[in-house]
Amino acid sequence: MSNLLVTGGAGFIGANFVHYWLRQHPADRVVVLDALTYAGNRANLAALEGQSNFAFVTGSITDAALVEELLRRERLDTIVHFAAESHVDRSIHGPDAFIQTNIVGTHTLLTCARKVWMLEGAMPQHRFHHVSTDEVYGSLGPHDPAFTESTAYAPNSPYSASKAASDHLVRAYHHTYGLQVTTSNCSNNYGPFHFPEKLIPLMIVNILRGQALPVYGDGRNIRDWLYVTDHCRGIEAILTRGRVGHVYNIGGGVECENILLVRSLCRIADETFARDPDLCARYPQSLAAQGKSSASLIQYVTDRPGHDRRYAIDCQKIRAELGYEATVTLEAGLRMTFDWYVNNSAWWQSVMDGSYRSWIKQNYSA
Ligand code: NAD
Ligand code: TDX
Repeated sequence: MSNLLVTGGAGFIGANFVHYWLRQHPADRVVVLDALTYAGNRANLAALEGQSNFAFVTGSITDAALVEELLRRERLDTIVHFAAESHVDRSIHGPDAFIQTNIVGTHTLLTCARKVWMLEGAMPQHRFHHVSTDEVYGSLGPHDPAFTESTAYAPNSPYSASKAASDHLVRAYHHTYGLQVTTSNCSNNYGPFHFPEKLIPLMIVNILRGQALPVYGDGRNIRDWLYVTDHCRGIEAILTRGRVGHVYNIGGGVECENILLVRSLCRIADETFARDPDLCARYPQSLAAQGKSSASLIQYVTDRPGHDRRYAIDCQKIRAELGYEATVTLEAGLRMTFDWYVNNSAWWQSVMDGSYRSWIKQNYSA
C-alpha cells in the first residue's frame, strides 16, 4: 500500500493518472495538490470526490509549509510530480511563471521531501517521481536517431529550458543527498481532459465549431504521439519496477507530421458525422454536418518562434528493463479522443472561458 501525493493532478495528464492509478491500485490513497491555474480543473476528478482513498488540496507546490504539512499529516511516501506550466506558446509570451512553477516549485518539493522523509527520518523508503518532457533534448533533423536517455540536453524554448532545469535539480538531489528519485521524459500526450490550447484538442473543438484550423509554418514539424493512458502505464512501470536514480524515456513510437495529423482528424470527423446524423444536429456549425470537408478549415499561420522541427523517442530502455510498450495506435487514439470531445462538449465549453479567449486572440493575432 502506498500514499501518493500527485501534484498537478487536476491537469490533463495528472487527472488521467489519478483515475488510472486508483483503478489499478484501489488500496492506495491519492492526495492531489493542485493550484487550479487556468489549466487545472477540479471537475476532471469529480468522479472520485467522496472516495476514502482520494483527497484534493488546493495549493501551490511553491508553498513549502503546505507541502511539508501534507507529507507529515498524510504519511505520504510517494510524490508523482506533474504540476507545471506546460504550454510552449505561453512560455514564449510570458516565461516568468514557467521559472517560478517549473524550477522554483520543483525545488520546493525536493527540499520538502528531503526534509520530511530524510532529515526527520519519517520515510526511509520513499519515491520522488518527476514527470518531464522530450523537449529538453532539443530538436532532431530528419535523419537523426531518436532521443535516448543519454542524449545531450539542448532545450530551445523557455518552457523546455525550465523543464531541463527541474530535471537537473531532481538528478542533483539524488546524487548529493540520496533522495530516491526517478524521472520520465515523455513525448506529446493526447487524450481526454487535454486543454484546448494544445494541437489535438484545439483542432477537434474547432472542427466541431466550424472554425479555422491554424497550422504553424509549413505544417511539417514532427511529433511522437503518446496516448495518455499508455503514458500512465509507463509511469506505473517506473514506480513499481524502475531503478532509483534512473531516467526513462516514454514515447508512443508514432512519428507524424502536424499537417498529416490534422488531416487525419478531419477525416475522422467527416466519417463519424456521415455515420451519425444525430451529430449533425448537435454540431450544426461543423462543416462535416453540412456535408463539406472539414479539411477546408485548415489555415497555415505564422510559425511559432524557435519551433522545434522534430521529436522522436527511443523506448529501448523502458522496453528492455521494464517490459513496457505503448499499446494504442495513433488511429485508435485519435478516434477515442475525437469521440471524447464530441461527448463532452460541456467540459470544453466551460474551460474555454473569457481569459482563454483573450489568450487565443493574443496568440493568433499575428
Ligand atoms: P496541464 O497544463 O494540463 O496541467 C498542469 C497542472 O498543474 C494544472 O492542473 C495546474 O493547475 C497545475 N499547476 C500549475 N502550477 C501549479 C503550482 N504552482 N502548484 C500546483 N499545481 C500547479 O499539463 P499536462 O499536459 O497535464 O502536463 C503535466 C506534466 O507533464 C508537466 O510537467 C509537463 O511538463 C509534462 N509533459 C506533458 C506533455 C504533454 O504532451 N502534455 C508531454 C511531456 C511532458
Ligand atoms: O494551433 C496550433 N498549431 C500548430 O501547428 C498549435 C497549438 C500547435 N501547433 C503545432 C506546434 C507543434 O509542432 O503542433 C505541434 C504540437 O504543439 P503543442 O500541442 O503546443 O505541443 P508541443 O509544443 O509539441 O509541446 C507538447 O509536448 C511536449 C506539450 O505541450 C508539452 O507540455 C510537452 O512537454
